[in-house]
Amino acid sequence: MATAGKVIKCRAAVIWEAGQMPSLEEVEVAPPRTDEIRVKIVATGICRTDDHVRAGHFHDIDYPVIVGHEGAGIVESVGPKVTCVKPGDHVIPLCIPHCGECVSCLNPKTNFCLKNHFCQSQNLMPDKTSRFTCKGKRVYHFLWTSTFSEYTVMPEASITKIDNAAPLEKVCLFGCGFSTGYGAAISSAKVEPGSTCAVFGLGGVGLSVVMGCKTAGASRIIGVDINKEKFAKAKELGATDCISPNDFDKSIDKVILEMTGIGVDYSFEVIGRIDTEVTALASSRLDSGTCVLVGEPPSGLELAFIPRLIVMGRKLIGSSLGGWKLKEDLPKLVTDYMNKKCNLDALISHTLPFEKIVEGFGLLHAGKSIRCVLLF
Ligand code: CND
Ligand code: ZN
Ligand code: ZN
Repeated sequence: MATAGKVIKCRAAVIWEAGQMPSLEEVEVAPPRTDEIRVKIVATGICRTDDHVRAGHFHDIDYPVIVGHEGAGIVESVGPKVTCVKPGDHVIPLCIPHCGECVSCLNPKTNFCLKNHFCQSQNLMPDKTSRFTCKGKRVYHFLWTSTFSEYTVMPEASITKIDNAAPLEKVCLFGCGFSTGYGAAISSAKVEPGSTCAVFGLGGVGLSVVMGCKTAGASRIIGVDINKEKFAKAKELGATDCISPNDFDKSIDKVILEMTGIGVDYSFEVIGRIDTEVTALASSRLDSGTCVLVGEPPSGLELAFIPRLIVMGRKLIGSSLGGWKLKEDLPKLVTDYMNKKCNLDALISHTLPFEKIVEGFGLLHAGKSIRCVLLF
């Protein structure tokens, strides 16, 4: 491509300070270094995690920052050592990299590559520099994805190649929302046919958990949300019951206990609050239930519960990006989607031009959107 090796000027949404809305800017994006890839993002979804960063809920983030971690695009250029993709390939940036060599990458039980942005300097590329500048200032990366920029740079480990025929404006949701929720049920919890499930939070990620539970053959899926506007979609995607904590004068775990007699086999917290994490745990079967934490509470909070909640045999587990080994598993999920095996489209409530990103965040704040996809 004519732009290879050159700095590209393009549109991006920069969050200058914690608490501010993203601001549309022209940024400079440096060429990819040795084992890096520069991608032209075509479509990107807004996930609640991007909003947590915007709001300043995570303490390990530096500003100004370009967030966005649910994108799809086309490779523009690659560094000299890159072998996994070439310019023109369609790709999805990965929130968790896959170096393929560390003890975690070699362990089939985990997707938490040790050469990730959590163990290293979170907001910079692996060599501790940034590829973004705006108005003469260094702008930080986020999760090595930063998809709220028309062009972005990521390490080779943080990208996967997908079928060039897949519609990028839809499959961007494999970057987080769909894969995170669907995998929490299918891959992390391993929900079994006939089992009972409860899903706390029916946003883009929670509804994907509902779809995962349904695909796994769950006999009962109880959706829990304070926003009843989410119920219709949840039922369409497989929830058998939907309840709001606001309609009861007792805690929702007691309601679920009464509804099921013993509690659900699998409960999922997909809100990001420690109080609902404890409620989700207490909603699962005392003798054999599994509670999966998916939501991301703000930094600094600690989860507290009485040990008896788990001593009898309940399990408390976590799930990050659905437990998938993203580099290998996402292309397969995209193929499943192309073969109509998963209903990703149902999550897209709004599609807006990238320039309307602030409106997109507003829809999320107002509880109106499931996933708002932004198109460059
Ligand atoms: P979104 O905000 O769309 O959905 C959350 C839902 O929870 C909304 O429908 C709310 O109405 C509902 N809700 C809020 N408070 C309560 C409450 N007290 N009781 C019941 N329902 C409530 O968020 P999302 O679906 O984009 O993301 C959900 C969480 O998952 C969020 O914390 C996000 O940061 C996290 C997440 C985790 C991962 C991972 O890999 N583990 C990846 N991406 C996002
Ligand atoms: Zn690794
Ligand atoms: Zn996310």
